[in-house]
Amino acid sequence: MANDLHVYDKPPEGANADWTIPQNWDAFTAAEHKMWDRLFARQSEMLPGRAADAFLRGLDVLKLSKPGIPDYCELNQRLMRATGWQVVAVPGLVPDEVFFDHLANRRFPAGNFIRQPEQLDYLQEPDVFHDVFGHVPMLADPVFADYMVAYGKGGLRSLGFDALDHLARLYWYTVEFGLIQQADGLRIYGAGIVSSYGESIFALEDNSPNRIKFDLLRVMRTRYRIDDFQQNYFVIGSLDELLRTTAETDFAPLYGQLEHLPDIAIADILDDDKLLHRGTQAYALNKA
Ligand code: HBI
Ligand code: FE
Repeated sequence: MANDLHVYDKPPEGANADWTIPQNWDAFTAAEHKMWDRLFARQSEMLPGRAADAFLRGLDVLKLSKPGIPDYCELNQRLMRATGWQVVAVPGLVPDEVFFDHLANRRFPAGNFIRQPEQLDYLQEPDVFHDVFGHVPMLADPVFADYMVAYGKGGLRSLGFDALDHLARLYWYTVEFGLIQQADGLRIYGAGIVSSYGESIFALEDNSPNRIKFDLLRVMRTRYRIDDFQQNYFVIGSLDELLRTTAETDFAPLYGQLEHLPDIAIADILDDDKLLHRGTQAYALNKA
C-alpha cells in the first residue's frame, strides 16, 4: 500500500462509512512481513526490564511473537477474550470523531500499511507496527482497556466543548508517551515509546527529559512535540490511578478552568510539579 499521508475528509474509495477497510492480510508481501519481523526482533529484545509488566503480558497473551504482520482474525479472538477489544484496519489517520467513536466502542483503528526500510526509526503517520505492536498489547490489560474506552467517550463529549487540543495532550502524554512507576522501577507503556528503539532508551535512561508525576490538569496544559523525542514524560503510579483520575473526573469544569489557564511551554517546570527527574534538556538544546 502507498505510504504517503492519508488525510481525507471523507472515507476514501473502498472504505466503509466508519472508515474501516478489510485488512486484506493476504495482500502483504514477504518483504512487508519481514519488515515487521525485523522491527519486532529489535524491540522485543530490549523491552524486558524497560516495558511495563502489563505491556509484556499483553505481548504474551496475544502471541504477537508469531512471525509476520498479525492476521486480525486470529489476533482479535485473543484480544476479544481478554478485554472485548478488537483491532480494525483503516487507511491512515481518521477524523477525530471517527477515532473517538471507535475507541468508545472498543475498536482500535490500525493503519493498514508498514513503513519502508528508510523509515525504520521515524515516520509521521502511524503504521501497522506502531499501531499493533505499540498500542494493542496494553489493550489486553483490563484496566488500560477501560481507560481507552473512557478516553473515547470523553473525546466524543469534548467535541461539544472546543476542548480537543487539551484532550489530545492527555492522549499524547499517557497512551503515546506515558511512563509508569512500578515497584521494581520506572517502565514505559506509551505506544510511541515502546514502538521506538531510540526513544525506549531515551525516555528511561537519558538525563535530558523531565520526568514529572502525572497530574491531569497539568498534562492538559502542556504542549508537546511531534517531530522528535519528548522533552517531558509524565509518570503514573499505576494503571488504576490513570483510570480513576479520568473515568471519575467530570471534564466539563476542567475545560472551563483550562480556558483561563495559559498553556505550559514544552520544557517548563512548575513549582507544584512533583519532579522525579529534572531534565538537562541537553538533547533538545544540542539540536536547536
Ligand atoms: N487516526 N488512525 C488514527 N490514529 C490515531 O491515533 C488518531 C487518528 N485520528 C485522530 C487522532 N488520532 C487524534 O484525535 C488523537 O490523537 C487525539
Ligand atoms: Fe499511536
